[in-house]
Amino acid sequence: MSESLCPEALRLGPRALPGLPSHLDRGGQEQARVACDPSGLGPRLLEQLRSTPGLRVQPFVPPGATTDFSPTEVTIEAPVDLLEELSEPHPELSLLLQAHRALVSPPALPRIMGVLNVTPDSFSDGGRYLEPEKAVEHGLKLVQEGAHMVDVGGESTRPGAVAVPVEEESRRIVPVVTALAREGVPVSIDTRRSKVARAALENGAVMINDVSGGLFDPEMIPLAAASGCELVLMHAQGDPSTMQVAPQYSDPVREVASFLRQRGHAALEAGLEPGRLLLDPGIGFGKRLEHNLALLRRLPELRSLGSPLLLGVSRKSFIGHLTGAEQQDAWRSAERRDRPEERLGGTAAALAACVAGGAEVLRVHDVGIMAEAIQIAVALRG
Ligand code: HH2
Repeated sequence: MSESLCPEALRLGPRALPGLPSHLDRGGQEQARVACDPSGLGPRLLEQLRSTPGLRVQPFVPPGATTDFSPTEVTIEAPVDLLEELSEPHPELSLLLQAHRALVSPPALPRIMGVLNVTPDSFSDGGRYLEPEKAVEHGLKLVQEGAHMVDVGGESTRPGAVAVPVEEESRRIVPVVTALAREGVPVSIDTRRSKVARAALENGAVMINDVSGGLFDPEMIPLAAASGCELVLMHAQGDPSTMQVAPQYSDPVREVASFLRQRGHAALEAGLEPGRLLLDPGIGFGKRLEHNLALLRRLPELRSLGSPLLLGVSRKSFIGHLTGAEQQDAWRSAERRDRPEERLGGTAAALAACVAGGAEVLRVHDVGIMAEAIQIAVALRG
């Protein structure tokens, strides 16, 4: 069991917070700053920490919180050496250290996941690749343009989307997965259903991308664990048909982190190898603009989960909200305003934020141009 997803970590919910650029204090000591649920430490240890010289315990208030926010978490700030020393008698504290180490460890070079929707109704490319030949041609083009893998989906999960029968979803994806896998393309299957995932794996897919975090179909996680494929578990509040009606969070980053930790724990318990797990905060899935922005701004906190982060910002409506519908610039003609495929500049900027925040897989529609944006963001990250 990976330590960051163990049962004690579920209770404590540690999220390391980015601090000084080098995480060194003025005396040159490495500092850790970690938000966590104090009930995971217990009152006696908390009291002891409060009176330990060199260690600070404060209420955790998320950036941008309103004045009526009442903190239930604490931030623990201490030199790493001191936390190491204290971890010997109090192993719970090693989870804080582990969250810190995950935050400061350099992320891998991002992999690009090209989007291929074999659906009539996906929000930005619906109906374009319904014929298998067209879909395969586009999948190969995505790879030529720089995609490391292609994510094939046979059911739209856009807000308000209606579920597709499982047979229809399988019928759409199987010929496309088969042909792409035969060409040597690493294929991911974007589905919430184990039957569809199984059909895809049998025909050469190597990754399952489940936007329900494995909750929609209880067979999904066991299937992934048994097959040895990579598994993406994503956070969504509600399901696609209703998720954008009235999403509510007290702190979206804390809640998304806690969900992903629980789902990741379930996957490891089922036997999935830790190295095959990816986690995704689910931009746009049951989230308002402010929730999406908080997740992107505070992405490093999610790195504490210890698994690579996958982000899907491409062409999403939060970009349109910021640049499109409300934007009345004269140069933007009425029909250019807020069309998903016009959200290129916004997508590139959001991808740069994902890379800076440590994302390791980026799910994009416009692979060629976004590969360039990602290269620049990677170079700037250093
Ligand atoms: N977003 C979409 C679909 N699948 N998977 C992950 N892991 N993360 C995401 O953010 C994500 C996803 C929605 O985009 P798209 O596939 O283009 O649209 P639709 O669901 O309408 O087919």
